[in-house]
Amino acid sequence: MTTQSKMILTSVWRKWLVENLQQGCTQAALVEAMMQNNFSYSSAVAYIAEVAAAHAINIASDKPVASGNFIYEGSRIAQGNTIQLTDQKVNVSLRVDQPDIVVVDNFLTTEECETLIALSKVKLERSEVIDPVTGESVIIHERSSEGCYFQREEDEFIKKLDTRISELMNWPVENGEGIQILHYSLGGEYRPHFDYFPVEQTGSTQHIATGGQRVATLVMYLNNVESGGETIFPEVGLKVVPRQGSAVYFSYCNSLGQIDPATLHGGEPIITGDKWIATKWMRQNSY
Ligand code: PD2
Ligand code: ZN
Repeated sequence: MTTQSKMILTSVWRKWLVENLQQGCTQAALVEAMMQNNFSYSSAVAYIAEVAAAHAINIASDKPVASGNFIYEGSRIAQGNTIQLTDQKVNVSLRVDQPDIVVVDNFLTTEECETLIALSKVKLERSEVIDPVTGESVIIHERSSEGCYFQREEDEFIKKLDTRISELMNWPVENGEGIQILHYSLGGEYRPHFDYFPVEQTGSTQHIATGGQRVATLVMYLNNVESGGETIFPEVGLKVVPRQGSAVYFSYCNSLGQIDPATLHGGEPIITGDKWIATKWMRQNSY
């Protein structure tokens, strides 16, 4: 397991919290830093509250992160147990209302999965994440995978997939980032994180400037993983098992621009085999 929901608040961490709270660090910034060190979202929030109370410090919170503040507006995914898209009939296998998570089967055909893998193999590079302070892309050990991008609608094949994704997600093609492919080898993982750009992090500004905030994600599974590699939602206690052609959707930004921290999610380490996924992120505006 990569998420340690019972991380102990050591004296070093306690001292760090007192100092940062006294300096006026926001709750969101403290939670983010603690989660990068394997605290769960809920334990980080609880420890911050406990330390602040013990030292009579008011928590600076210009952007509240408590899940309770997020207003759920219903899923953008169509109702029903099957969804007929223009060129594909998909089966819904799981729905969670809060946070908004939907798992569908039969979203991509076997041939489409294999084509995406074959096209990606020739252009894979080690995956990067966005540095919270500078906004630059950096390589970190929390994300041990390799990947590549396809430009939106770069050819007829990708255009067909972009259109199908947009139909399922009920969000314009123009608001989508290019499909990203990730390949995880044995032991590869993606530790719990948010897909939205945390507004309190200076590095987010340059990303939000074009297209606005990310609103929803579709992770499509391109192969079967023998063991491990589940997509986990620690705040829900949910693990989605990768199955070739199926996909997990989740949304985290509502029409008010609020973001939902309950969509914290990660990719579990690969125990046997390897894992290929394609990810689509949708933005508030055209991108
Ligand atoms: O590989 C996954 O299951 C996974 C987990 C968390 C992918 C992503 N996030 C992502 O592409 O954002
Ligand atoms: Zn993610």
